[in-house]
Amino acid sequence: MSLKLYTGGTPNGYKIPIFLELLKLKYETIPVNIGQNTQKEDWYLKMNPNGKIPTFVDETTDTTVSESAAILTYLADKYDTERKYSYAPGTKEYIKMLEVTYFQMAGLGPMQGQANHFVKFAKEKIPYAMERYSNETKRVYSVLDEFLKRNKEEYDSDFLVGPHLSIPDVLCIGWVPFLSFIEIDIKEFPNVFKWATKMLEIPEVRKGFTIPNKPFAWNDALPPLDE
Ligand SMILES: N[C@@H](CCC(=O)N[C@@H](CS)C(=O)NCC(=O)O)C(=O)O
Repeated sequence: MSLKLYTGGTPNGYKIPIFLELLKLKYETIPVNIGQNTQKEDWYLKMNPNGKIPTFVDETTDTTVSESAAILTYLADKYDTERKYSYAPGTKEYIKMLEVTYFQMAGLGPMQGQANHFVKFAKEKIPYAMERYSNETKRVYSVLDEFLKRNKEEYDSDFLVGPHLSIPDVLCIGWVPFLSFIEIDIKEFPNVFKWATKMLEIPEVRKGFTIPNKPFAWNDALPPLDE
């Protein structure tokens, strides 16, 4: 198959299968076991010098791309020509899409990732770091809540940017079911809770969360993956 996705069952890893499913593309998944550090092996580093999942290869255009937001942008520009799940450059929604995309990539993801590390995975429990990243995670989710509120006011939309689902919704939803893993209650953020529930009722989003395998944690307040 000419589209190849290298990924694993993690918040960043699920973003790409979710988008590929929404775009109804056929692709091959190559599971990468980050527990065994497969992402640091030479063959993988040749594709992605950052040594992290996900990485995407499109053999039809000889393109290898890493960084989840860059992958979704590539997919949108190449395969979402009707702009069903993205917005075209030059529109007001495109700029907003960039704003929330960068917020996810530089704010929400890194803060929640560090919170996961210090609260759950670090061998040494460091109260300052645990508190700092948990508090920052809560703060960025209150910002996400505000993005949703403002977009609802402007477009009467249930999504993050403009009238329909787009790249930032996919980038953010990858992380949301893992909030409970660090004992943060999603219901503290009512707009996020409502939006995430709606996102997780979409069959393609649910399917994406099973590729290459189901998540290591899930928020019980959200629709379960198995019914
Ligand atoms: N900014 C990157 C982050 C990717 C990332 O942090 N991936 C994690 C899994 S969620 C990973 O590969 N961790 C293993 C490692 O750091 O070696 C993206 O959005 O693609």
